[in-house]
Amino acid sequence: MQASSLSAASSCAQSAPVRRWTTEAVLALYEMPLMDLIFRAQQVHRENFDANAIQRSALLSVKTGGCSEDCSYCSQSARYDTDLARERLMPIGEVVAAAQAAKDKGASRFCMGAAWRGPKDNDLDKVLEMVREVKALGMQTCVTLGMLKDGQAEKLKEAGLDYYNHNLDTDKEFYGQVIKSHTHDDRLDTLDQVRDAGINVCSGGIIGMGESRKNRAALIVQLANLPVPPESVPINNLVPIPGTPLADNPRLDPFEFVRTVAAARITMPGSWVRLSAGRQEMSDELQALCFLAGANSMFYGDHLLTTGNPEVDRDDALFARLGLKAV
Ligand code: SAM
Ligand code: DTB
Ligand code: SF4
Repeated sequence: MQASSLSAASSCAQSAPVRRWTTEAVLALYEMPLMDLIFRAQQVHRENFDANAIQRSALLSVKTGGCSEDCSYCSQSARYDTDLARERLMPIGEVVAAAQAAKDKGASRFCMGAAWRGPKDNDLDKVLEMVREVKALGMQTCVTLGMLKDGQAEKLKEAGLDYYNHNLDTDKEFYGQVIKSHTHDDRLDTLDQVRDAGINVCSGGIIGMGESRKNRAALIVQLANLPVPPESVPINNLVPIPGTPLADNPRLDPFEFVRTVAAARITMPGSWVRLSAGRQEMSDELQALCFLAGANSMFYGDHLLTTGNPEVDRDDALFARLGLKAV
């Protein structure tokens, strides 16, 4: 997994060389003694970032539930009985008020999520207005709306969108076992459209869905080997949702989560690695280990989309205890 296991190729989008990772090389990272792995991740982190600065995004579900898609982990799929009330697209005034409140508490980016396979054009128009108004508050903007059709990414760019979140979620080989209504290639198509429109890419995955360590390593490789790696890489720990097929999945060893963060940091040195879903169940000590392994971004606010996140007061206390600063 040292430099010798990488081959350089030139990139069209950026003049810096593209690092081509193999699953074997990333598996070798996972198999390092944990202290050595964290030390290496921390070295890479310090070469590229301020190790005490954490980016904070607030999240809001602007369209909840009733999604046509069959994603076995998701509370919002209409295919499972998850006890979630289906809601219409939120009125713009409520969205802007939530963004202002998030800004006042110290979030730098506002991410709006919709439970869609992809946006219809008339829904997209309403989201464009949300992007414009949130941007006008002086916040960075992010949306996650599912798969995009031709021309939609360009409209989002024109409205001032900074980031589009669209996760690869899991290894291409494992994808069909958890997501049955669209493909890994569909996800890649949307990522291409976002990249081509000049919007920053936010793409990561979920771990703890029953995938193997090799699957986890392969997901990291698929993200790192994109023509340009995502600027933001959310690593989600599965939040088990009653009523979904993954509700009773065995919990993953938390150190495996830390190893995944470290692998993301080492393979994507210039990316913001986000400690994402699953933080509510993590101790402060485990979160500190994730920061040491190279995580430098988080969701900040009392809720994710349909599930909870640590309370702002608890996060503020954690930042104070660890001497972290928000960016
Ligand atoms: N419908 C859009 C899509 O699928 O891209 C946007 C919303 S979707 C809820 C956004 C992401 O949330 C998913 O790609 C997945 O990574 C994450 N997610 C959803 N349910 C989760 C769960 N139970 N645990 C962890 N992450 C989850
Ligand atoms: C991401 O990678 N994680 C966020 C955000 N992008 C959209 C979503 C997490 C959802 C967790 C389950 C829920 O709250 O419904
Ligand atoms: Fe729909 Fe996204 Fe949930 Fe899949 S992950 S069911 S596409 S909201």
